[in-house]
Amino acid sequence: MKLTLSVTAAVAVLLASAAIAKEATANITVPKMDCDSCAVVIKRALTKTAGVKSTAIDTDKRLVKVVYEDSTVSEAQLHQTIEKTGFEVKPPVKAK
Ligand SMILES: [Cu+2]
Repeated sequence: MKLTLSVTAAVAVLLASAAIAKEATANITVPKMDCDSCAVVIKRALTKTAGVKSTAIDTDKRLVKVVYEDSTVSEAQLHQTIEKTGFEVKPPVKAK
């Protein structure tokens, strides 16, 4: 009985720690990203950023979709990463 309880507790701890490192998705508008070469520059910068899991870019909608580990990197940092490549993001960087 006691053993069963401690196993249950261990599983609960594992589940809790998995929940802390959760994935988040940011949809970032980059108004001046109008062609594939802009997209490549932005995608490359994001891919090199720790915590970024995947990046999808829609140049028609001027939209960058980033899936990231929110315990490693914040959306504001992703905005800054894009801005460092020379593109403004919309809305501007917000402090979190
Ligand atoms: Cu371009």
